[in-house]
Amino acid sequence: METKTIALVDRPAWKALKAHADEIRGRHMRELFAEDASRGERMTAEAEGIFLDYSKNRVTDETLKLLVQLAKESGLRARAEAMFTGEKINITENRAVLHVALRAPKTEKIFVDGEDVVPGVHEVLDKMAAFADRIRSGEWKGHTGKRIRNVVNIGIGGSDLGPVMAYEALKHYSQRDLTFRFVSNVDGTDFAEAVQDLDPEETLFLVASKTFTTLETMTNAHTARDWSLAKLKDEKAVAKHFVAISTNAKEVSKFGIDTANMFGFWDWVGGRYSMDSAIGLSTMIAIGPKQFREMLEGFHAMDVHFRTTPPEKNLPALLGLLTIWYTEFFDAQTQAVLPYEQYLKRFPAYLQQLTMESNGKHVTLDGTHVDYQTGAIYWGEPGTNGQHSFYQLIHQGTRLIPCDFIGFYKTLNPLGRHHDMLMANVFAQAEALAFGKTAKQVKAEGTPDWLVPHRVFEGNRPSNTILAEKLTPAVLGKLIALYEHAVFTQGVVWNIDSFDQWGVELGKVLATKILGELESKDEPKLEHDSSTTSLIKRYRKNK
Ligand code: G6Q
Repeated sequence: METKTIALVDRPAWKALKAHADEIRGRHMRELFAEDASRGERMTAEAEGIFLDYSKNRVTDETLKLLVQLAKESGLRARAEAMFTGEKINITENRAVLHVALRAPKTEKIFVDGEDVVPGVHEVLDKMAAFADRIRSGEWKGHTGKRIRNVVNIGIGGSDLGPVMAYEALKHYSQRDLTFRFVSNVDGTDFAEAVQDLDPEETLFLVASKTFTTLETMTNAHTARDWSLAKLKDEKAVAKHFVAISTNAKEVSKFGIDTANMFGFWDWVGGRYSMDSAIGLSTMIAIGPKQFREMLEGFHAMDVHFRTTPPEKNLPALLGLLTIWYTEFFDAQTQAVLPYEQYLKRFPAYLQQLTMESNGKHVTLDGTHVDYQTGAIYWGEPGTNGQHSFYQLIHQGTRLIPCDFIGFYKTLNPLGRHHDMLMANVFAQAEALAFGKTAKQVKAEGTPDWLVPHRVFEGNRPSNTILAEKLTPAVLGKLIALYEHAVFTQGVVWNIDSFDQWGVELGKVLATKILGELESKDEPKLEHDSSTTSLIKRYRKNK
């Protein structure tokens, strides 16, 4: 049944879920597990080496059935096909959404406006590979003949968060005699600190900007140019020390970068979905073309799984639907992502953009204001650090915070008992959240009566446990695609455009006017509200 035009709250599955949620709210996971000894084995799914245990959720088989029905009534399958086949599903920008083409094998054909985009993708990948090899081998020399030792990526948002996250995640596989830095903030401190111990003769800047007009990135790129030329003293040096990653050849030339040193991508790649495009050049230089391609294969494997697997066994669909369940029917505001893997320390920050920029929308595709919640707030920190800070609120606070625990069977750095200890914490946390500790148990431990309520853990706090063998480039690709498609699933059910970002566009223009007012020599005529006006005046007086 294709009912995607029916408003979400009028879909039969939605109504059924609403009534069903009233029953489930009164049930404890202790009972659900007690009633079904096989629950922990049954409520799992595995694909492409990624294992998902979703049994510690406040769901029954009926819940799952209804969520799957909701996905179907929302037209998930058809919408996914529309994405994979290059339809312009980003309707407010009239663009196709084809990050999946960035990792499509050469043999695939994907058409946008009658043109197969796959050959172009591989052409850019080959050009990136040739360049990355020249940097890695030392063949590419700086202006004064020294080899490049430092690579600085300048970009922001989608042109920064993915590259930083991937570099940190795959550091184990990186060429260690190269130093990588990432500059994003327009705060001069970011640039100053990133280059303070670097030698311009050995430093290559990757200016990563889809539009090549973003204020922060262009400001940092010009500062980098000045910093380089202050030592290299020759405009020609720019050709050896700057490359551009962009869709905007005109602006790239204007900046003074030869378009021969430009790596392109396309308007059908959204910023937050671009880390596997040329925007990932820093990643490719760090880990080499072969491992970069392994990462792409990982992405692709998860793409195929998402595209072809029915929702009940589909990892991204399940993750997406569970977040909808808690967001809509349990008033959950946030979703914690807790990787027990130090290399994934920037993964939550990356996911924040992916999820919140995609699904932080207040109108449906036809412009009607939604009458339900959208976009959960994603956040997190790597374990075990979070346990010693904010987990307290997850265990005993008054809010429901569904958690995704991510762990690996094997560590990349085997050191004594560390890994078993780390993983013991994953399992213990998820167990404690689900089952808690009753007053009876606390009393039996000899706790005085007055202290008992403070030491009770209600439990019934949901989590997913996601496991994989070890963090490789391919597994990273799979994990990212897992969340990309979970976000897609949510967007389809909520019937919103997950691929535009008007809020970000607003930010891009707002500051420009005030900047003129902060810098003008003459007293500017201020036409803001009284708060903004007096803040500007105060700043002008004290700067
Ligand atoms: C991502 C957003 C945004 C964007 C940055 C950088 O989806 O659109 O985060 O990536 O604003 O934009 P440029 O790459 O054009 O500099």
